[in-house]
Amino acid sequence: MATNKTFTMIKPDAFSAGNSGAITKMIEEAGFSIKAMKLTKLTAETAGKFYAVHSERPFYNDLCAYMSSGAIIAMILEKDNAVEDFRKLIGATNPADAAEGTIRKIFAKSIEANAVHGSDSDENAAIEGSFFFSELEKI
Ligand code: RTP
Ligand code: MG
Repeated sequence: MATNKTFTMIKPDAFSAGNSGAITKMIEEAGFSIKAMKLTKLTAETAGKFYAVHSERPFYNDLCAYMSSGAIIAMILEKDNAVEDFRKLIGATNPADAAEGTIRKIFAKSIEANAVHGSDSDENAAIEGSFFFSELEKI
């Protein structure tokens, strides 16, 4: 059975461009409730751990450098069918392929600097939420 939680990050390009408020508004207007939220900055090492699943991919080193290049906002979100609905809201990885009205279509700068992260499964949503938040930090 699908859980009702997903995990997201507002990535360094979107945070530094001042788009965090507009993106958070789109997320809330799409029906997601914020259950945890944190402003933080990854190191290349912590970004590497978070994206360890991509360690064999050619873009891995660039991705770790990019994700540690500035502040990010991490959030746990709740909604029915959260993982799938959030992936629809953010759009395709490459903003050139993202549907009109999606967060990446509106805010992403490139396939790498693509504004937001969204978990790809219920299992990963739980793992990623726990990577950033203790039980005390979740409502
Ligand atoms: P995310 O995990 O961040 O939500 O993104 P995603 O599922 O849509 O894409 P994924 O394949 O998991 O890739 C993770 C992130 O790596 C960067 N990327 N760069 N240069 C490239 O070809 C390339 N491909 C992916 C993006 O930041 C992507 O979101
Ligand atoms: Mg992914």
